Amino acid sequence: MPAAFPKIRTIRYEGPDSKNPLAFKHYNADELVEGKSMKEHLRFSVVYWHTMRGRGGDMFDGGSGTWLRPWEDGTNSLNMALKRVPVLFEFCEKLGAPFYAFHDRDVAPEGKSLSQTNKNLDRVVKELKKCQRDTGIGLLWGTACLFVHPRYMHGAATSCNADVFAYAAAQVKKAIEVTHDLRGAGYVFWGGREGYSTLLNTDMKRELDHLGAFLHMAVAHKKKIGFKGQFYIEPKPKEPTKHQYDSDAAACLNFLREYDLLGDLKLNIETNHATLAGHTMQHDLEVAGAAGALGSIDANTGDVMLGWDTDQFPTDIYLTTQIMLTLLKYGGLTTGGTNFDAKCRRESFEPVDLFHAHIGGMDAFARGLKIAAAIRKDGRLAEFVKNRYSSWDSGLGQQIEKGKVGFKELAQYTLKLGEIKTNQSGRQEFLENLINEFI
Ligand code: XUL
Ligand code: CO
Repeated sequence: MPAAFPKIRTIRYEGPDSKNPLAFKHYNADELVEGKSMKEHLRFSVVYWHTMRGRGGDMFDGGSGTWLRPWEDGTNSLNMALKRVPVLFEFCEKLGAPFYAFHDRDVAPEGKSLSQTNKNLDRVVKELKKCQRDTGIGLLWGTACLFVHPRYMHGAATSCNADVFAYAAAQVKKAIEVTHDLRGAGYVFWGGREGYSTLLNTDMKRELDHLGAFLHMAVAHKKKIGFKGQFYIEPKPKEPTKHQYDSDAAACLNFLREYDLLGDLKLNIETNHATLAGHTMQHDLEVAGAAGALGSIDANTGDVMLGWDTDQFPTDIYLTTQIMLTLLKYGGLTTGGTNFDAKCRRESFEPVDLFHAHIGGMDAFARGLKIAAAIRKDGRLAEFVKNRYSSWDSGLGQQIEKGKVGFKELAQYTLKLGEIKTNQSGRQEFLENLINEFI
């Protein structure tokens, strides 16, 4: 099989002074940061859906695809699916990305029946397995596409039609099994149509109960087959539906808690989904981290001028610094990774653009990691926050935190104290300047 990217050699680290667009300026895989290599910290992953299956259609009506992909033969055949596998691995190898991620239908086409579809998937999985073995590249997570086929128009686990629920269950069962077979580090649930377009036709309580039951069945199956990978749920508030039940990190956590699933799923947080929900990425990461549920990240960015999910490659150092500060604070990525759920612009249609995009994202994260580590080493930011809360470390604050006092004692204390004299400045501007010292 001829190389898909014959003119591109393995991307190397050349340092910040390099002017080579096909070299890393900051991502140096083996360089240690806080005692761990960048490769281990960042666990980069390439997505099959955008990178291998995207066509460069536009946001308006899908448009005609613009992307040149010389290895494609224009079909969605099994034969083409098999030819595409080594292209993905050549790309990951040249880039130095240790992981990839896929939906079942990205890698293999649907057949005329579910059993034919499963056979197609098995055939491609065999090829994926062989390439994983040959290259050492691993599967970060697998997932099932429960949103493109018309059968899922009303949702999958939350469909009004019980037969659709059953079909989705059969599909997810198989997707978990192949993820297990490929030694995937995780499995993601993204509720692509688990929501509603109008409440007029929706029994929300019943749909949520069904989604809870579906995830319990998935957890049971995971245990049955001995899959040890981490399950994640990926928040997104809207698009394709008007409202999705997994709308943001807090909503996901509340859902998991209500349906007793908190011990079984962590969160996979995506930047552009957090911003669609009206939050920053760092906010959603903090919400997940505080609940002990920060699992993995889908790395991308939106466009401040546009209100939809543009899935652009992240290049903003301020953003990656914030992400890395929170990830490091909660102990870093373990089973999860930095998964580039991002796509080139429609006008960036050449294969080399895929390299520019991923190199830029990896460098932006490497810089974010180094800057966050420097801020942590410097210690002034953490010390400021610690001091800001110092009234809780002893005396009355400590007693409140320990649950030793109630309203009666607090009222007595306050009547004796009189007015409070000790409020301190929040120093937002000082802290913003401090961060900029490192960028
Ligand atoms: C869609 C999205 C998905 C999930 C996997 O916005 O992010 O691709 O990451 O289903
Ligand atoms: Co995503």
